Amino acid sequence: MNYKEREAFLREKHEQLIERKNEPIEGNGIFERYAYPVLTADHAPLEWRYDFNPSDNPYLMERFGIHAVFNSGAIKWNGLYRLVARVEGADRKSFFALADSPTGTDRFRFHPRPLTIPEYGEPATNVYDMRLTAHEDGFVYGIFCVERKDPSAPKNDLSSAVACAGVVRTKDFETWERLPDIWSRTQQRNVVLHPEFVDGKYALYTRPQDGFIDTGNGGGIGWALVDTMDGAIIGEEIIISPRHYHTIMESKNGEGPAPIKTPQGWLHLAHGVRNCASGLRYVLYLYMTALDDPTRVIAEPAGFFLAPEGEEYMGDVMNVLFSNGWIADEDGRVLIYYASSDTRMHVAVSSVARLTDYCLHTEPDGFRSGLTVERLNRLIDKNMKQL
Ligand code: M1P
Repeated sequence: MNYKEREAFLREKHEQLIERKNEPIEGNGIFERYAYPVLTADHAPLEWRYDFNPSDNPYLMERFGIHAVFNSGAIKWNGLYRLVARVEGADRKSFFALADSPTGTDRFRFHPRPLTIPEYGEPATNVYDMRLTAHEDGFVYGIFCVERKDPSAPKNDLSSAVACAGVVRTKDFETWERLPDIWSRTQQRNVVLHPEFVDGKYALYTRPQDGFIDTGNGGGIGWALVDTMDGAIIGEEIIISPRHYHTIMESKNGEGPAPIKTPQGWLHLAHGVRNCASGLRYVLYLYMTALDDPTRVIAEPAGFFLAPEGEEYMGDVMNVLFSNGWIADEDGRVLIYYASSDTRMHVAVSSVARLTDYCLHTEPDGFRSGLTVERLNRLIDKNMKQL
């Protein structure tokens, strides 16, 4: 192909990908997965990847590698479904970029430029996994992970890092105000802002961890009240969704997107991690907390809600589903945006009615095989009576 033919080919293929119609796949009654990923590295604008000046780039080769698009925050904004995607370049650095869709299940198109987020303190080596919260104070907050090299690591250790939570806020998605990173005694990832004030304070879901990867003594998903988001200090933390031996969240867990307020309670999506011979396995689970006390768990079905399937197992970091974005639509639908294997974004659709039914009518974990068999027999007995 000559230059012009190749440019036309690239543009046509890109447009076909973005305009591709997505279809739901009949599932387990709790949600429907959609057939195609909604956002991938190939969705990145061609202007991010190629230099279209024929004299500077006569072979029309990629000049900037986009490696993956995953872990995206989500919000409905001016009638559009908006993702704040984690885009990872070939250089392993992540950055954020907005992508909008008129349907929420297909036709996601990136804005022409990535977000330029002001730095705070020592510039971060890497930023990722933004959770969006439309707070009752009138701002949309984005809380994300800020990673810097561990200054106390020995000279030959080029892996140790320190993670904390960075904060930005906006009212229009054009101007982003960077607030101080959240101060915490421990490292933090997966920090999420609750959408309402609690006892006149901002409330944060936290994930205290001893090290960058290991949560160590960090017992699970925590909760902390802070006076302000402009210099938030995490003081006392209580654990509201603890880790348990021999469960899907034995190694660690973390809050997903901000919870959805439903008539029956706050609906939460989170990830649970366990270790196995092939490495860490990340799955998604749901739980609910009381409206009058968001720290009190009122339902937590046993096991996972969504786990890797088919091509979702494969990617840069295998066997991982991760979610930090969902949208509760005006019509009651819930669009659950999840990433597979740190590589691409998918959507599954359910509703507030179905997800709360799942939480409130699926039995909790008994933590041993004997009780799992009892739980199964109760269901079989019930079905026998139907015959
Ligand atoms: O690689 C899987 C995930 O690992 C981390 O998750 P956690 O904070 O629970 O350890 C994050 O780096 C996340 O981005 C990534 O998807």
